[in-house]
Amino acid sequence: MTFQEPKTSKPFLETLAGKKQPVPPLWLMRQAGRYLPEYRQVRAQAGDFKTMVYTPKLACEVTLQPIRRYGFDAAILFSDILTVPEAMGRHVAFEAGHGPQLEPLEKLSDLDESSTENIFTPVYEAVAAIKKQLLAEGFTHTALIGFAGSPWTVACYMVEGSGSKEFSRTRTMAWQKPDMFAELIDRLTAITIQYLSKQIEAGAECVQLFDSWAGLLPEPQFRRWVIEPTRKIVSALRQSHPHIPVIGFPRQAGLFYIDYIRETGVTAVGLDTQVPLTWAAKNLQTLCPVQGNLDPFVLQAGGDALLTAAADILENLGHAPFVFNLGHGVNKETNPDHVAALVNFIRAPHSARIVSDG
Ligand code: 1CP
Repeated sequence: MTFQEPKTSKPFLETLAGKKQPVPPLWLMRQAGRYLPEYRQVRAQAGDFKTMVYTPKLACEVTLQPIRRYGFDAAILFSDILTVPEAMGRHVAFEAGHGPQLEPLEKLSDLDESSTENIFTPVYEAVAAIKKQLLAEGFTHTALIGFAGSPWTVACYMVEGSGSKEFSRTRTMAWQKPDMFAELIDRLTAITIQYLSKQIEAGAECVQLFDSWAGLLPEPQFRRWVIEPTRKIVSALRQSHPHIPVIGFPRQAGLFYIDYIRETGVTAVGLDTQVPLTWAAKNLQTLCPVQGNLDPFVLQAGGDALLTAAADILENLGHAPFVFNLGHGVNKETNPDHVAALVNFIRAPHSARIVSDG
């Protein structure tokens, strides 16, 4: 990189470094997406989702859209967790209305990692372009987040071949063919380390590991397929990039959140919508900064319900290092004005609360 980074402090990164901010930094999972008319316009021009992901200019444009509209404290690379299966030779189709479709993986000899870097190169170029564009547009306080799916969650899509409620094929394979499954997880772990390292080298200032399906596993398997690979990824990144925070999001991990934090060494955790606030403040926020966990459906609903739910989160988690976010991604039916109301409320919590209390 040739451009000089200004030495401004970024509230999001300060928080992850353990310094509570007077107003918590805020970003939303899936903040770039179909709820925004400007996103739908770019998507219509691009023709399909993959073209957006693999065209750095388009990925950069849609990443910046929610930053321009709302001034979030972090921008997240526009991409998808399923670039990794593609980099392992598995074709992924994103069909409108059906979500991602892959050919279910049955044997490891069907993986082909010979073109990994060809697949990833435009993603790294997008990261560099976003970093540059944020500065060009004066967003000097906005941090850039890179991401990947966790090995377990990516394996779920590779083995199942699509999204699913149960991921029964994957969960059966993990019990029935543990050696094969272990090798799949190991290969995913290695490629994820490489992928995130290069996103960091291209300009990502933080990385998040999305483990959307962590909550499906019982104890021994949670340790083997979620905690262990995450621990390896965190420790490899700590070695190569010691100052880059790693946020883990083990969705619906319940009581396992505690061991997940202790044993993986993540810098911070994202809380899903179900994590009770008082429990999180007492048992998790004493271990590391936390991020979350507004229900995307109350954001969709808007009005007083939204402000009351946001106030509750601030009251419980706002006394220690905390990043405001949702407990899962923004729903595509969300009115963009509700997001604006949320941002205003978080940034002026006191006055907004008086209004909402009538
Ligand atoms: O039609 C469209 O425009 C495509 C919808 C879409 C979008 C906007 C998909 C397909 N992926 C994305 C972007 C995306 N995916 C981001 C962008 C950054 C952001 O603004 O947050 C991120 C971080 C992801 C991560 C992702 N993809 C996850 C983990 C988080 C989560 O939601 O649990 C998962 C599970 C996926 C898989 C995926 N990709 C797309 C869909 C619809 C899905 C879910 C499929 C399913 O399980 O049903």
